[in-house]
Amino acid sequence: MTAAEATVGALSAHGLDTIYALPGVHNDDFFDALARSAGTRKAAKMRVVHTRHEQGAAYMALGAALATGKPQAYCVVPGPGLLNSAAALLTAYGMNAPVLALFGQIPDSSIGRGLAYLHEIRDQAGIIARLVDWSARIRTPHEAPRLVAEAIRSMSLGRPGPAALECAIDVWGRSGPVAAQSPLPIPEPPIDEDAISAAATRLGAAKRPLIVAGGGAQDASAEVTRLAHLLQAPVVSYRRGRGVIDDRDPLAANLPLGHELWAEADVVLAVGTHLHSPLLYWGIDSDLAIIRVDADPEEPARVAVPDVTLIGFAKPILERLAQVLPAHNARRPSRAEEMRERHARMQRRLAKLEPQLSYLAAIRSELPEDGIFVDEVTQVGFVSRLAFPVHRPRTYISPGYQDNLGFGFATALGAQCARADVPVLSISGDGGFLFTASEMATAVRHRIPLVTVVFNDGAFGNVRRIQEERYGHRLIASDLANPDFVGFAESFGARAMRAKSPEELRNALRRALAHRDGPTLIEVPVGPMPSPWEFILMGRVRGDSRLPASDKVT
Ligand SMILES: Cc1ncc(C[n+]2csc(CCOP(=O)(O)OP(=O)(O)O)c2C)c(N)n1
Ligand SMILES: [Mg+2]
Repeated sequence: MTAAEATVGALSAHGLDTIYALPGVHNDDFFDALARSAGTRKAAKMRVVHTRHEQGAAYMALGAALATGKPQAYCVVPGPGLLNSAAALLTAYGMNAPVLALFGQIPDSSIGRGLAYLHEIRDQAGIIARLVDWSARIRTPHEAPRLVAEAIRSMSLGRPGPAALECAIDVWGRSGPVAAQSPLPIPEPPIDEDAISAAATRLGAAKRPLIVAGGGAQDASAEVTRLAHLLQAPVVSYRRGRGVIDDRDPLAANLPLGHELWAEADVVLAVGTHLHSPLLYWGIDSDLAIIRVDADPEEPARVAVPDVTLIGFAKPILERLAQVLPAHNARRPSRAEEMRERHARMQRRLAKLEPQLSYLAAIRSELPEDGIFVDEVTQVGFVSRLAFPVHRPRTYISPGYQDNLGFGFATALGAQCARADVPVLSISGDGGFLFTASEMATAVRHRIPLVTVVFNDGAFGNVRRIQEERYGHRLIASDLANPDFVGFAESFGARAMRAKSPEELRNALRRALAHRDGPTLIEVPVGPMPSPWEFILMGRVRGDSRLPASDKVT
């Protein structure tokens, strides 16, 4: 078997059925192995979704990983191919997403010698090692299955996240004996019973408990919800934690409500979150006990040493906590009414964020509950993080702390590829959409039924508003010359519509979501929109902020 065949077989043995990819001579033997995998017994047929730019391939793998919670892979050429995919790989790292990057390499014996080979880059392995926590080079066919298994296991060990494998142009096609390799077991860290009982004691006695849910809580939705009800504790989520608790639950709280509740809390249970804004901006003091549940042992003590730390997967830890808690828990009257009042007050404060709210209401009314919404770094996106009702885990995909413009469209294509059973809807601004707009060709070629809504204000609107408000209206580098988006999409063979109001968007979405045979773009022409930042960048409400607060740049 060749190294390429062994790698394809190993990916397949780990349940991967799709590779997002852009070919090139370094990986020709690997692509040929993919072509030949069709119809053989050794490996199930691997679907290859080829893109028009390497960032598209990597973002698609990211979207597929986030939508499913399962490992996904992409394959690109070395040097420029690797660097073209790097922003997406960085985002996968920031989002702890299980993305496996497969990179080609120059001839094995020449690596590191600077001989000016096609796509050669200095210290490719070193660059990769800075981008992901686990990486290796495949040097022989027989080690390929083991390395694939180790790469995939590494995605769930400690801090979860992406991994990478390189293989030289002359190694992919090399033949040798290969032994089958089954997936390596993923050890579950033992649950620290002392910490569970310390957490249960503190939470049980808490007068104003609060839960903060991040991306690491996505697979523990039932457990977080159960604990929230036992404790009558509101659950704050923003971006990556959205959907962990159903927004119809009165205990669900958005970021500005979280800010309000943080000021009053006496015990906080933080699950799979950096607690970035609370610790760095909102402040902590000795009246607040912090309990952290995190897969990454390095994470909890970075800013402030928690009172109780539980390391491991959120689901089993919270399951155990929910078993132990009742013996320690105070009698708790329902906070539903209080929370409903808080929500009503918050809704009145947020009401000025129009037309963003009305466009989001139109989307929510047409996108079914299990449909997946993919956020972007755009005006409607910022408001969606605060006010788009999310009902199920993994149905709201947001870029996390990288907040990188242009991630949305290609990430959404990957989510739709991996979850063909549910509709996926992507929103973008005119700025962000053109980062990966060429992937409309990929959407048409692979008949991906993604619905994309592009809010066109002819500007990097967020930047323009900051220039208007803080820099005396000196506008620079924020106006945009745009294509006719409807004509642009149609020229690829996609369906396209224009909607000029929330009502028109609703009608357009109804038609678009009924069409499952390929992509649809809906352009929404808009004007300047009011700033959401007062609801996102919020200052100190208690104690000392451990680090000097600085304005977040977005
Ligand atoms: C990779 C990256 N580059 C630059 C930025 C800075 N940035 C944030 S918002 C924005 C403008 C977004 O424009 P558009 O997509 O049209 O959305 P709008 O604000 O107009 O709704 C820019 C340039 C960023 N967040 N990420
Ligand atoms: Mg714009």
